[in-house]
Order: sequence, then C-alpha cells, then structure tokens
Amino acid sequence: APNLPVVISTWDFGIPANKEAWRILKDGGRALDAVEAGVKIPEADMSNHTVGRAGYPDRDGHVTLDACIMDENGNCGSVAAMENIAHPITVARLVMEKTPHVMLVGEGATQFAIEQGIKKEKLLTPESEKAWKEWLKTAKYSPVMNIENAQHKPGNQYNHDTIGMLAIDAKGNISGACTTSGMAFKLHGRVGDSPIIGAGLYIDNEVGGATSTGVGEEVIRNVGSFLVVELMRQGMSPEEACKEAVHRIIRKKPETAKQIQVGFLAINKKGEYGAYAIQDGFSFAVCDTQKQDLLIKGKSFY
Ligand code: SD4
Repeated sequence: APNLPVVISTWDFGIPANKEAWRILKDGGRALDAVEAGVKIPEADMSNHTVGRAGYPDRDGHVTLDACIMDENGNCGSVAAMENIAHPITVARLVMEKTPHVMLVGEGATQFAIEQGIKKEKLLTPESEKAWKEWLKTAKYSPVMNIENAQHKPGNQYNHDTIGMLAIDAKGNISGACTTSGMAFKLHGRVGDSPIIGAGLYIDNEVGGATSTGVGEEVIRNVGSFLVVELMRQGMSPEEACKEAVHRIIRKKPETAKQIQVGFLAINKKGEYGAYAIQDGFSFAVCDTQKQDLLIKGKSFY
C-alpha cells in the first residue's frame, strides 16, 4: 500500500513518540518494535506527569503504572498498578513473550520485572511529590477535562493524558501500545482502562486497531477499544467508529459525560486513521511517509 507505514498517537506528546517509532518503521521494522520504542519516550520524559517516570502518584503517594501491548497475531501482555519500574510497556511485552499469562498486577508485576533483569527505582520525583502534597491540602478527587494545556503545571490534580500508539508497518501488520500513570491521586489500587485489553487498546490485524485516553472507568464500562475495532469491521471508517463509541458513552451516562473527557483513536488495515472525543481539545499525532510531525485536532461531541 502506498501510504504505509503509518504510526499515530494520542495527544501532543505523540509527536516525539511517533518519531522514535518511525526510526523502526521506515526501515521496514515491525510495528510491535515500533510501538514499544515509541511510547518509551513519554514514559521517560521527566516533564510529563501522566506517563511513566515522574507520573503523579496515587492518593497515598505511590506512583503506580498501567500499560499494555498487542501484536498482529493477537498476542498481548499487560501490567497494572505496578510500582518502581520505569518502563511498564517493556514489562507488558515481557509478560506477553515470556509467560503463559496476559496480565500481571502490583507486586507480582514488579517482581517479574526484576526477575527479567530490570532495575527497581523510585519513580516519584520531587516535583510530583510537591504536587501531591499540594493536592493533600484539599484531597479532592475531581478529574478536570482538557488538561493537555495544563499538564505541566505543578499542583494540577487532574490529568488524563495516556499515550496510546497504533502502528501499521510496511508489511501491513498492526500493533499497539498504551501506557499511563493513570488518573492522578486515584485511590491506591485503582486500575484504569489503559492496561485492559479491549478497553484501553485493541488490535485485530484483519481490521485495524484502537486505543483510548481519558477517564478510564467510562471506557472500561463500554469495552471501548474493542467496540471501535468491531465497528470498523462492520464497515465504519476509523473516525465514524470512534464517534459511535463516544456516543455510546454519552448515551449511557449523559450527565457524567458532560464533565469528563474520553477520546478514541483508530487506524484501519489500509492505514486510514481517525479520532473522536467527548470534549474539545483532544489532539493526536500522525507520522507517515509524507510527514513526520503532524498534529491533528480531534473532532468532538461538545
Ligand atoms: C486512566 N485512561 O487511567 C487513563 C488515563 C488517561 O489520558 O487516559 N489519561 O483512566
């Protein structure tokens, strides 16, 4: 196909992540390798408080990370509520490739990562700790929408900036990765949609892939990414499928939906892509043979 390979990612920080993925894709590399390498960029970014290292902690001060990965053969791996390991996406891939399981959580996930030779480290940075202490003064859990403009400001209690990345390589194979520190100041033990196959990410190599960002509870309720892929299977374009999945969330809980952000991003087998969100302000990054740093404003219900 003329427009392959393609890699797309959620939010503005998808641009540098896509560039890293592109280094692999442009030389005929595998989509799976590209998405893992790509999302490791925001995982390592110290100025980013919503993914990986330097992520905001939970209510009790623990940085707990969620991630999953899925390949063109329907293999998948996931870690949830994992502490002290800087690259959860790599551990998710190791779960996929080195164990008979799909998902490891909490201490078991950290233990497995250590057994695989990954070093244990402290992920809470002084800046994130300061933001948490600030939050503790009121200790009010209220996610606020459209945080992409505010995510770098310390003290912001809100965030829903997960990176979800979808890639289709030169061979036409699709893979995806999704990684996050979850909602800032969540209850200890809370797991969002991002590490849940079918909710935060889904790939079907016959059809396409989808990923999500935003308030994970609403995505889990609707098995969002699986829904988007199934709608594409029935003939919808990526954008139409994302739009219908957003409408499903709104129809089910219209009052909740007014207050929150959820965005879906999808790609199909032809390399066509699209997105749709509840609220204005969702963006996604695209990288293909034409352009390596395209940022597109996602359409939205409100
Ligand atoms: C979650 N969906 O933990 C994640 C957060 C997120 O963009 O997407 N941020 O619910």
